Amino acid sequence: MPIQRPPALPALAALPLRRVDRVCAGDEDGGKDDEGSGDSQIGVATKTRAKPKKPNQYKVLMLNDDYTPMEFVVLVLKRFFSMDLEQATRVMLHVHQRGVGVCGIFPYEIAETKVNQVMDFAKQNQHPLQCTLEKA
Ligand code: TYC
Repeated sequence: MPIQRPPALPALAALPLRRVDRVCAGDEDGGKDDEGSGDSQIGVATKTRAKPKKPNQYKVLMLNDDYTPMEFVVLVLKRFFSMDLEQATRVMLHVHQRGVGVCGIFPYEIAETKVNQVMDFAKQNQHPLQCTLEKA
């Protein structure tokens, strides 16, 4: 069996300038091309993207109110945003004094889950604490 070489790459200058999104995994089968297609290549870009992907990040915001106990807000920040006591106290006081504060920045689905978790937990404990999303 003659060794099958990957097809020659086009000259670099002929390629449009695009951000490479993903490359093939390395050759894991020691040179055998068991797919039979003869097109296994090493480290060659398979997908390109014309523009950089839009950031899909969302801020989770905590809103102040006059009734939710400070200790409860600190507990929420520790429980759902993995803050330590010092960080949670700082964020809680920021919200208390300024009216709104950022708990964290996450991809949409995670941010939405956090908002729901906080709102459910506040409701269960009969506090009017409000939490919302904003595109980062
Ligand atoms: N303002 C509340 C109080 O004085 C404390 C509080 C802080 C409430 C932050 C909500 O997001 C909040 N008990």
